[in-house]
Amino acid sequence: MSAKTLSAGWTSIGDAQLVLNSDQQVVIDCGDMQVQLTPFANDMVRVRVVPTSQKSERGSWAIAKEQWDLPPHKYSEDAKGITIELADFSIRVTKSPLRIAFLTPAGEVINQDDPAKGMGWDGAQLRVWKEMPQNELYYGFGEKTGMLERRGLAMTDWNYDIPAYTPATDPIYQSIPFFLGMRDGKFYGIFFDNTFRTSFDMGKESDRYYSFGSDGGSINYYFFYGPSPKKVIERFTELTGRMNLPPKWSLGYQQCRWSYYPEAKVRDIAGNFRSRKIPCDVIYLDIDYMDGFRCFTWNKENFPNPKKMVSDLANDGFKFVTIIDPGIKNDTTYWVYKEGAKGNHFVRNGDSSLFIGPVWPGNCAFPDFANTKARTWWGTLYADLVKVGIRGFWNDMNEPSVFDVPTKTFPLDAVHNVDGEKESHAEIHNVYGMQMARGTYEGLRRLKPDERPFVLTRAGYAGTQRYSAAWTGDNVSSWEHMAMAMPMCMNFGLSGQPFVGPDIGGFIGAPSGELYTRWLQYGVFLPLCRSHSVTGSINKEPWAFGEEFTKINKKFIELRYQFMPFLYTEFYKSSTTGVPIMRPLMLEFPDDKTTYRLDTQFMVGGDLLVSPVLEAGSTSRRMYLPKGEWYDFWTREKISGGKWIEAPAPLDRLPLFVRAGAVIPMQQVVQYTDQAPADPLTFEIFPSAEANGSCYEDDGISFGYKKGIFRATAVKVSVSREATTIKMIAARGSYLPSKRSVVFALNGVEQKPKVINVGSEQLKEVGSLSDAAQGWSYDRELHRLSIKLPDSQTGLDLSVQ
Ligand code: MIG
Repeated sequence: MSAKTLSAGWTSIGDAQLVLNSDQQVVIDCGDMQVQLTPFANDMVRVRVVPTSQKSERGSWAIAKEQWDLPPHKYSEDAKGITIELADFSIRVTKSPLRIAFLTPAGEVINQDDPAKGMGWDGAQLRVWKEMPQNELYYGFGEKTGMLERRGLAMTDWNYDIPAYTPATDPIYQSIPFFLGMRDGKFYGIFFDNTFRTSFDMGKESDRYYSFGSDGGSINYYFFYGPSPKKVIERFTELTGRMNLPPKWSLGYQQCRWSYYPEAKVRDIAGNFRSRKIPCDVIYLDIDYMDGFRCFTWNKENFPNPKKMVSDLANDGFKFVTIIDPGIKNDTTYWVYKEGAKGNHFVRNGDSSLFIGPVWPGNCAFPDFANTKARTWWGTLYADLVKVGIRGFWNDMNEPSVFDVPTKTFPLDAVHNVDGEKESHAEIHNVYGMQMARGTYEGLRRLKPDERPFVLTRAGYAGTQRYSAAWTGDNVSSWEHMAMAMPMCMNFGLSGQPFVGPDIGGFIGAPSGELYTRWLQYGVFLPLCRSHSVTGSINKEPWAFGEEFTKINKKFIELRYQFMPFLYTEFYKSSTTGVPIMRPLMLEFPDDKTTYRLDTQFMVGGDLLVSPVLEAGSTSRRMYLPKGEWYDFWTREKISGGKWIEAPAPLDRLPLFVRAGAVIPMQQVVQYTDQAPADPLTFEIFPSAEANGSCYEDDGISFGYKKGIFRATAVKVSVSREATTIKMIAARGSYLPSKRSVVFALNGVEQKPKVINVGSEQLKEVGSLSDAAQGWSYDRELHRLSIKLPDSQTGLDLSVQ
């Protein structure tokens, strides 16, 4: 019957024949297939369809949380169907033909199977068709080129090394089969946890339905109901895991190039940063630091004494990150190859011979990262680099990428040994990079148990944020790519991976000074702030484009460091909620339709709005200010939103706005994150009737914060006609920053105040705050009142009249 509505070769799921309800789940037999509905939480249910004959189930690579306190559900059945009620939504299953619908408690459809198509199979292929309402929009899908909103597009998930991708290229390096659906500001999410080649057709084939499916495995998806988008992301990342708080230095400015060598060149780059006083924390070593591209070796000619180089530059605040690829040179005299072969850690062909493929070092064998023993072995290989003082690791080429074959990867029938079970590369391909990053991360945890690892990966799958940050691969030095990096990173963030960024300035090609500056100008507000460039290209360091640009580039890198307390606080929050650091405006303003397709601006956290300049020769930027009151960061002028404005944007200005009601912690310029503690720690207050904000601090490197060794400082401000009160609440956590001052900078103060009290003590006006231990001063031009005091763990109470 319903099979007829699917195209040739496809078999539709049959009717429900037998239903079994238990505390854990509802199991519906449909002949050959069995549908299992498992509510994991009040707003999340798993839908899995397996052959009735299938006994065992594959574990999931994505899932971080296996044990859930399953919520109680109310079950009822009638002749037509089954209803499962949860606190937040209900599931209605129609028996003939079997169709699944998700409903609000009021009975409105949130999402439902396409009535004609439902779910079906064709050989190993499987697919789910969903009704597509006219006004529904789609976001997420991991790392995708093109626009933020994805309606009308078809996408494939198959990790793929594709340099100089374009807005039309699909797929690229990462696969995160998760998306958000939205109607009238109400959100749901679907995570299709299937590691085979998957595809999503979000209305390209028909404007009546959308669909997702795969070349293998089983139908296995999680449905999340919001209605708030943040709630969906929180639940999705509770399931698939959240970013671990990275070392603070990895939030600093990072300089990369293919490649900085020999040692003298590296020292020259480092020296340039320091002598020009352009802040920088990280220098990368790309493939040329190695001996013939053999991983875990050094080219002794170019780097005769890496330990000395690294420690000399460490004294100057630099941290090194080195690249490590998966390809291990097929060279029986090379220790890594020998160990790998001896331990049987490499991927094999279908006929069980060793799989060998060419990459940078020539013919290579490839570790089987899907195997626990191989992953553990892989982790030990980093010991020497860690001893040399290398602080972070960059896992590239892990789609996996192979030269000289049309598919650019392993044969689909290559064999992975998943701890005793043989699985084809077709099934493992999309998690290979993730498992490489995992091996790296877990290895570093064992090598340095007290230090947070920093890993950067190119390939990944859902959940990779547990192990690694990500960058968007080989982009191009063009205005188009500069603009596209925004939606790419935002969709990445919506898909659970918050620690992302593009190669600032563009990897391939030669940016003009203007393009580089405009890119860096907003790049300093991206979670990962790294400039990188292809081999043979022009120089792309911040000073490479002439004095006019150098000055501006320096100013904006300094601005990132001034915002460091705020950025670090946002990273901390993201590590606890999964909500991304870099956000599309619709995440903050889901009721404002103008934000739904807006991908030329973004928020950092909930309060900072960044509007990059995206065209050559611009001196202003037309941009949208959502409803509410805003402050221009530069002039401190208050502006009402809910409208488009033309923001001034000469070359040295990035349109930057702060939501009224925010308190943003900031600090002085330093040349690298751990050069000096924030002193003073400045709370920039942008009041409406109230203002609230917080600052999270810890030692920036250890796991002590998990035992309470952090300091969380909340500031609450309330404004009335008589007085403005500022409360710094007693600090939470046991971390004690060194002795320092705090400054409360109250913006939007129209007149010089008369009296400022701290507790019952009156504070004096001073000429210059920087020379005084305490006091206040008023800036008439910026309408900004600054109050300086010694810091206090127990809190402070101020009133301004
Ligand atoms: O085949 O290591 O995306 O960032 O500089 C190219 C050399 C290999 C690709 C990475 C790029 C890196 C480059 N790599």
